[in-house]
Amino acid sequence: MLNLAQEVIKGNQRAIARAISLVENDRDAAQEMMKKIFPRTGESLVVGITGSPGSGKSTLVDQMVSFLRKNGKKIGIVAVDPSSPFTGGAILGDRIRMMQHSADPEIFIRSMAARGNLGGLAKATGEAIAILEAAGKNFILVETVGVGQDEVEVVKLADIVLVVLIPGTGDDIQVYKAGIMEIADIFALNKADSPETDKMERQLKAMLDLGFTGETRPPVIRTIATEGEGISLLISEIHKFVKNKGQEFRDARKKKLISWMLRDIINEKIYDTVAQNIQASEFDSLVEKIFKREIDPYTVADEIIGRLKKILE
Ligand SMILES: Nc1nc2c(ncn2[C@@H]2O[C@H](COP(=O)(O)OP(=O)(O)OP(=O)(O)O)[C@@H](O)[C@H]2O)c(=O)[nH]1
Ligand SMILES: [Mg+2]
Repeated sequence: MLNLAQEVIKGNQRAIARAISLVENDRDAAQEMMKKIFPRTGESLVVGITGSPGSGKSTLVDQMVSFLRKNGKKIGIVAVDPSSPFTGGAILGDRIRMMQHSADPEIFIRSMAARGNLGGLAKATGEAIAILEAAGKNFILVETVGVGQDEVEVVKLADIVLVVLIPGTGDDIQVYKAGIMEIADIFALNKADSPETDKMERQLKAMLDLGFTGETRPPVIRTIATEGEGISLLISEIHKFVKNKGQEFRDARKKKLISWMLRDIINEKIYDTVAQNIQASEFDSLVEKIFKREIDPYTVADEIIGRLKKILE
């Protein structure tokens, strides 16, 4: 275990897999490893990819990976499925298998399922990204299904967000849904082999014109992921976006992630400390008292936190 951080830093695929499992399963045990790798994190470009189920995200990711590999990038792929307390693992497994790159040692592919806890998912995803960065991946693609506001949260971990839309499926709803308008930096209009593509592109651009002015409107790139069409344009738009927005913008996104991560670690540590200082039996009897309306939960919470303050004094 002591060498896990070193092995991760060397880019050892099995170590990366173990490290990610560790942060998913036992954050306390992962702490030493995370501390060691932390100085080596924060340098990659993290691209979040979201869109309705079946819109072609994985196919697009696959094509992007082929393109980026030709340019010598080392790539990490994280497929997250926030809506999967029941189905997650298996379905994600299928999605991942669709990808042709799993044998390439410079590419690491990982699926992460939520098991009903979005906060935990986002957190583990953030740490998985850090592990991949420490392992030398300089391009990280995070695929998530955008079906609701919560799912969209995960993509906020990214430096740049790509929203995948497809023609002819209740277009306006797609865009408005899940706050997608606010999070998209670039739109990929995939399945552009559909005859509905022109109409969808017009509608989308008209809608974007209402929300954005001038150059700030996110670009709309047509793609046919199955054919690899539009991929080089998409990648060059990603690079253009990063270049135009500049270092300050990227730093601001990374700082947002850090502040969110720090808050989360503090919350968890405080909670753990409180939990360690209250016996399960006492907790149950407090629940009983609250149930009988002998006391209210706010008073109980204040009292328990009061004990913690005393410990810290
Ligand atoms: N005609 C056409 N089909 C496409 C295109 N891109 C993807 N597909 C097909 O659409 C289906 C879904 O593609 P995926 O890449 O699995 O879509 P996804 O968004 O990753 O799906 P989930 O992860 O399950 O939400 C597959 O059968 C693809 O072959 C495209 O540009 N044109
Ligand atoms: Mg997919």
